[in-house]
Amino acid sequence: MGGMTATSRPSPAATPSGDAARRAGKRVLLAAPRGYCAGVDRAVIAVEKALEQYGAPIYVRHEIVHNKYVVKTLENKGAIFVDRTAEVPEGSIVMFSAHGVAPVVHEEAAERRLATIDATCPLVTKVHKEAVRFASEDYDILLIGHDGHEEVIGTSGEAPDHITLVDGPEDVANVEVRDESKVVWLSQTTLSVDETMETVDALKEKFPQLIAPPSDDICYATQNRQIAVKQMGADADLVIVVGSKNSSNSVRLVEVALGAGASASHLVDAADEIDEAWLDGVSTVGVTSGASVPEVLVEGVLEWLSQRGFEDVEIVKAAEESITFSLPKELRRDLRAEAAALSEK
Ligand code: 0JX
Ligand code: SF4
Repeated sequence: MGGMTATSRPSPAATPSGDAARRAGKRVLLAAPRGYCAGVDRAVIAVEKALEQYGAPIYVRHEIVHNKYVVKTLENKGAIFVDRTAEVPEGSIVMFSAHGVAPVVHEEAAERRLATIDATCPLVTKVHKEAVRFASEDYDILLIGHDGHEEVIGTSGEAPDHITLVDGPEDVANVEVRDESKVVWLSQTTLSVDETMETVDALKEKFPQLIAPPSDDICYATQNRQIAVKQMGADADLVIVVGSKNSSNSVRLVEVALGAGASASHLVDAADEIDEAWLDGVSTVGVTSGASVPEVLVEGVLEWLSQRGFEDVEIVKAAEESITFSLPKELRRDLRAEAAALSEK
């Protein structure tokens, strides 16, 4: 675990009011890691590369990641986001989002003769594979996750007859299984670690023979961003989380900040959503961002704070991240073929 390290960031020359602010103890705690995870980076680059490789439009089923700015930026480059495969014209290219899709979606795409590029995060695919394996062994699978979330819909679709959704500890009372000696829990990748463990404890109480997934389903990025926010929470009067409202992992960061002792925490898409009144009586502001959030939006928030005297920024470092994922295989194949064709010319 890392501690706090001071950092300086480009800021306008110190003004008398800036100096006064520093004396008043105004500071920012900036979480690390924050922002893009490996799965989001891969998915966003996949859309950009597909646009370059095949030309616009590229259809994307569901928001490629749950971030307004990312979606708008890709739309401006020629991506068309749709809710259902049926909206994609026959014979076009469709990409599936980082959150994953149910097998039936692949079938629908094949029926419409669509060329597919699957940008499902490999860590979501891992959970799909666990679901398929436990279902093939006839386990009842208790999938902890948020009802209606795209990832949960995709994972549930792998084994609808074996999966029961458990949406938080309060849902446990309603859960029934066929055989209490053959029950496993799995989870959505972007949940609160602590709340999930509460749910698991309640499930274990009800089903003592419940078994756990072979490895963590809540991914490394979700966990690291929560650890960093916990480290800053107790010291922060206010924690600003940058992220969109439909981003599960971003919403969880607000909850974790409050749980860790922050006096207040708010989710904003960008600096223009910050309310000046939130700064009343505040001297320490924590800043972080969800896994689907580009750094430019955090920079905008830091700039906004700096203009109000919050110029000193300390990094609260919880972990190093170096994981990367290669592009979806369909795209790699076509990029390779094009490179080979060019080298033969
Ligand atoms: O709503 P989520 O946190 O699952 O998705 P978002 O914000 O797009 O984050 C990145 C994609 C995560 C997939 O597991
Ligand atoms: Fe993959 Fe985790 Fe990022 Fe989701 S949050 S895309 S599971 S790395």
